[in-house]
Amino acid sequence: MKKGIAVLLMIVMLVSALTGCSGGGGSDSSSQAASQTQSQNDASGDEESLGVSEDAPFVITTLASFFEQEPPSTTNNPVFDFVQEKLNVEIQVTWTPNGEAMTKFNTMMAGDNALMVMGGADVSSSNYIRMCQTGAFWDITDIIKDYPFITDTLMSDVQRDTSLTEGRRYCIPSYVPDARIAMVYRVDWVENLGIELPEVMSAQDYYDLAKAFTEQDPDQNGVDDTTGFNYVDDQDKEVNYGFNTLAVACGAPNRYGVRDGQVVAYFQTEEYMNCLRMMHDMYENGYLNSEFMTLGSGAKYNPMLEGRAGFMFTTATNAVTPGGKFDTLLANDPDAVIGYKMLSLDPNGNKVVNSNITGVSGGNVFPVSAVETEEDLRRILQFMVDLNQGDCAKALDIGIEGIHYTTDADGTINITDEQRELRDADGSGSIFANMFARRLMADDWGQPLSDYDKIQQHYAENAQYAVPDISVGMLSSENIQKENELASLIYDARAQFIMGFIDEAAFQAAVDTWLSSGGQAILDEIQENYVTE
Ligand SMILES: [Ca+2]
Repeated sequence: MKKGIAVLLMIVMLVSALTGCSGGGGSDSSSQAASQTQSQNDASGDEESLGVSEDAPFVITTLASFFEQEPPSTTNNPVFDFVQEKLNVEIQVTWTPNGEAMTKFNTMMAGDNALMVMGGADVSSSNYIRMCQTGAFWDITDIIKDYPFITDTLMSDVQRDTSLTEGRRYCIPSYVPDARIAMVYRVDWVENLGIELPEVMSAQDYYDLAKAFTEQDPDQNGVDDTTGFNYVDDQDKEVNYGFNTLAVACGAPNRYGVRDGQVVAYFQTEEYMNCLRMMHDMYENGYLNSEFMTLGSGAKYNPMLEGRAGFMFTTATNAVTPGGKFDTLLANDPDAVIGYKMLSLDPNGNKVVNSNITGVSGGNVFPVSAVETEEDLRRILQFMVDLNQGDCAKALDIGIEGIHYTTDADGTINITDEQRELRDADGSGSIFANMFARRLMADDWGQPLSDYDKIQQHYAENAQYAVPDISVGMLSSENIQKENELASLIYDARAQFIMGFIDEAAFQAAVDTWLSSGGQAILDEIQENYVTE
């Protein structure tokens, strides 16, 4: 707590110290900014124009990605306009679909077309590491210390460390919550069976639920046609959600952990074997779906969407209805109710949640070819701070008063359906979703919280219980490659064990092969880089 207060004081002091250059103070600078936008536009492209007055908007060029069919509009976008005027900046965006962001990033960097703030950095790629080593980006390790708000509020605990390259910071990682995997389940089935689910689920609780959902006709149609656990094993990707959640509930590490001071892979631990035995038991009894090996990413929700299965482990926000992943189920079965539980209880009585962070998922870097001076770099960093505080934070969270919401005399924020739709339609809600460093969730401005907002709050509350994969950020790209090559040794053995094709001795033999084929070198590298407090 003390540390939190100290940090807050530092932020307050920093903000007051920098108010002068942030341009965030009052309507004077705003109106000046508006009147000078034209002259700045005329001068843009003339890199020699050094005589720009302090009040001219500061131009920030950026590569940003979008998630929808089309990028958000930058014209007649009230939030985009508000932020630029308020902070006296002119933001020039180059858009890329989210799935192509890393490719676009590399193409633009290679083609000498860098922008001042580049999104889509893939910090674990050898290409990115080489760019860092050759000085393509600003090394902000020391400068960022003057902006604690960025490191404390705009980054997760896990990503703060894992986004470094060779111990130096070039990247401000996109905020991905440390904890977001939940058991998403049929609440109506639980009610049909009169089950009282604990708030925090032990491995045994998951097992008992899978059993009940299989054996007790939870859909009450008199037919034996349900499976409790919709397990998905698409070769170590979704496993990270389902198997690892159960493994962590059994007390195992999340992929890698420390036992007696030694870094181990989780499949070397007794807790992992307990989980594997439980999975085999569930398979034998039909408590988990037999087709788990062939449920590809497109089909993984089908057993639940078709009303055949009772729970699965997936991102908690998928449980939002309507709008999440289960709308088809509700269309087929209007009585279906979807809920979620995020926390598990391990054998030592600790609340845990499997963190599915396997690396840094994009982020902002600042190419030296586009950001010419430290002063400009600092203006960009200060802009990121200002964007996430005060009136700008409010605009990003709920839009513009009178357009997207109204405020009652008692401070209550009212948002009509039309206003909510307008905020989507005019791009105000999504314009800054993935452009610059952001807070994880909206602040409380007195607005009504959507179901999605409430789940985001749970992400933040439960981050303290996240069990991270300690190898994240600890492996060289060569060993990451090696790890991928060796992965099939373990996931084949795991699947075969679950299905009863091999015994424990054969599983141990696969582990030994993994160790001798390069796995031990992976453990050694994590051991070397893993710094304990
Ligand atoms: Ca049934």
